[in-house]
Amino acid sequence: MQREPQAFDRVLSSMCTTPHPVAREAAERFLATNPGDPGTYPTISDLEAEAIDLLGEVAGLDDPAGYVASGGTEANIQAVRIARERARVTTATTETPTVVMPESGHFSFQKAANVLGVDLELVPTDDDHRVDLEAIRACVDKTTAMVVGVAGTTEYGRVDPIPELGEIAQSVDALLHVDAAWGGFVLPFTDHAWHFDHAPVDTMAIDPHKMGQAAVPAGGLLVRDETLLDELAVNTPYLESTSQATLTGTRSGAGVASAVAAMTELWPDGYREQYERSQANAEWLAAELAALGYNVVEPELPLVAADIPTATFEALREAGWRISRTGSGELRVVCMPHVTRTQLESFVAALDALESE
Ligand code: 0PR
Repeated sequence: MQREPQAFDRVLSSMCTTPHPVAREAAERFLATNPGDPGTYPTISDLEAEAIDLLGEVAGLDDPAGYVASGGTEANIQAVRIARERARVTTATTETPTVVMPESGHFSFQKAANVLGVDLELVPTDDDHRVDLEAIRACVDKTTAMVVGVAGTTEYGRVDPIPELGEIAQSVDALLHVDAAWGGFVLPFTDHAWHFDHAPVDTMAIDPHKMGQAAVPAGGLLVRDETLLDELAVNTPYLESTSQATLTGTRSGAGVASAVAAMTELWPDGYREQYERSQANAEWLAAELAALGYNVVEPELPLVAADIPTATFEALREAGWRISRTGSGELRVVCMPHVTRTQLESFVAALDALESE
């Protein structure tokens, strides 16, 4: 029997979503192409250059460089790798390079630190889940290769003060990396200062396969200056192209083509409308949960966290709702494009019914 994928009608925990129809169609057409070999697959290689130009527009970068990665994890690992390589040359110290990051940073940086042999220093966040700048200042020194700011945190959808983090990074000659893997396609429609034009950002993760409505796998690594990619390049003797900066070798042309299709179709108006719909849903859900008497973390971006009893959480999972919890145990609902008001209404009704049992 043919197996079917998870239906999206009860998925409230994912940062992935149903791809836009044009993204799905483009992914299918380019399934058998490999942007890792531009000499053989020139069309997908051209499309990747287009993807980077479009990502640059979204992220306020005039002359962008970068590539379409497998996701935020790869983009973050590669950003740390750039910083480590650069620190080898620029810092006079032989001590292990460090990456300074808020504790709200994604666990992919743990992988990066492990693979790359750098020390990850976690800095506390404040009462509103944003990084504590004083703690960052106290943490950086001459061994700091990179400071990380998160623009749309995985657990609470918070945006760190990116311009201030940039100043601190510059004060110790470290790179500033912004993880906008999830937030990058909603932040352009908010007042947050998060991108290359707002702050001295060196590198950024921004994923078309999350809020960008592209098919998986389509992550984005953007760098302010093309020379930063040189830190990653290895020679590729038997390919027609001479070097490769990506972490993976063979890559999915499907992800690249779908990212271009989605961004061409949706940037900026389609993404703005989606942001407005998702944000309105998040605010509606937050108000409903507050009315039911739960403590709610205000949704600054389309992501709601609320303290609900563990037994209720588990009963909702039993009933088929795909929901997740923050590190401190709060319910977490991500208002992705596939999440509709009707779906949230039945979720709240299910929660209410359980609580009044
Ligand atoms: N940076 C941030 C801020 C993220 O939220 C994530 C993923 C990443 C980086 C890593 O991105 P990739 O997973 O593309 O490598 N955050 C989600 C999480 O860990 C990922 C996720 C996606 C989880 C879909 C579940 C799911 O169904 O929770």
